[in-house]
Amino acid sequence: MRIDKSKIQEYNDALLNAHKRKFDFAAEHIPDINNIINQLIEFNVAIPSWALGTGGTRFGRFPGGGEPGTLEQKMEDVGLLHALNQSSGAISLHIPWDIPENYAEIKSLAASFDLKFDAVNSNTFQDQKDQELSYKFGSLHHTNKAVRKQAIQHNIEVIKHGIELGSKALTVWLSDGSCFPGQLNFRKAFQNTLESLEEIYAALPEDWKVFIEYKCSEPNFYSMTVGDWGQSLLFANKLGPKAKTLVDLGHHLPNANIEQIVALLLMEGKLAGFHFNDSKYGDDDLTVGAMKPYQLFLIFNELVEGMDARGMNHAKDLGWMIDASHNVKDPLEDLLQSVEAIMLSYAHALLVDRQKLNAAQESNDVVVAQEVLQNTFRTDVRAIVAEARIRSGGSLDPIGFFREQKIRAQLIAQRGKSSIATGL
Ligand code: PSV
Ligand code: MN
Repeated sequence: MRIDKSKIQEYNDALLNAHKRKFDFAAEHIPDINNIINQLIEFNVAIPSWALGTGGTRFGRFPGGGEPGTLEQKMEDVGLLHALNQSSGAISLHIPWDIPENYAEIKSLAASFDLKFDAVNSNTFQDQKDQELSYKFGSLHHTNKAVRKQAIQHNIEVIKHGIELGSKALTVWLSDGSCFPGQLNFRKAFQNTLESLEEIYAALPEDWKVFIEYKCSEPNFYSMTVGDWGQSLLFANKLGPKAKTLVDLGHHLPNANIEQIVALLLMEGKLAGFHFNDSKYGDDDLTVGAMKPYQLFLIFNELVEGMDARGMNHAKDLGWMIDASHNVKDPLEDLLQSVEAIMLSYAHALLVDRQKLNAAQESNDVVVAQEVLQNTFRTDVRAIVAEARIRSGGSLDPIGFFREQKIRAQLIAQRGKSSIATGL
């Protein structure tokens, strides 16, 4: 389904006066407010094609109906999100969950929703029907060269799909690891992985990158072959300038200082980008900002500081994506909440008084340094983010609009109650 722009306008009109009062108050003491709003308008977060259906756990799955059953319908859903928030203008495909069959048609459908194709993702963590060799004991690190070859070939296939769609990066996440001590020779596993990645790297087009995503545990619970940012960075450094480290917020050991990791990766020119989510216990894949919004702000604070120090373009020079699952919420509403949380953190980071913070850091004034950050974090920037949204044609209140228009009910009417989205 497509959203009628005049409906958004109508909905906004009714809320405009109240919004204007809030915005004027929020913007009053921000001299370069238009500049900040333009940066917010530029900033987009990609939506993964596997996050549009209901998630689940190994204990069960409770779909809410109207799930997109095809790639076309998934793109329709991302188009819907983008129409509402004007900040979700890209989709990231996971192969083989979403194999584009007719590139020209898929591309023109994407263009009709104003969507781009973000990084493409390979999948060597599951065995597919008719697959010759199993990934039970890993893929790129496997002891058997034939399994490694098969996994390399798959990654090269994924690059080929991405080239056709106009993607510029391949994200490799490996479930490779071991469940028990003694199962694996760590050094050999690393070297096999490196050799495999070298072959994939060699297949990258000139203007492409490969993002190496790390994860501390799951599905392997004793060791992961790309288990942390150190291991990912080792691979990325050995591979060359097109290889970078991808940070998925849920892939760290508890209490890891992710903002420091981000600052150092940026300093080294090795940060690929993000998979955003939130968590309390592990890789819980919860709504971004649901648990630790202050941490998210601290991460964005390092991002803005570090990207500015390197003269990088906030919107374009890193990969921004959500990677979350929605077990009990409507996936589209949950994604709207996640994008909003990201935009709020980005807005906060743009508002940090850098001069004051630098001066406080240089003079070891710990109290003022904390004041600068916390005062910014405690400032209500919701009206500023909403203003950016309406200036670019989005809805003042995306979730309110989604509910008022009964969009889920319309999707159920079109697709049925039991349509199933591919993915985990
Ligand atoms: C693995 O947990 C991961 O974060 C990777 O990005 C995968 O591609 C994705 O989740 C699969 O759901
Ligand atoms: Mn991820």
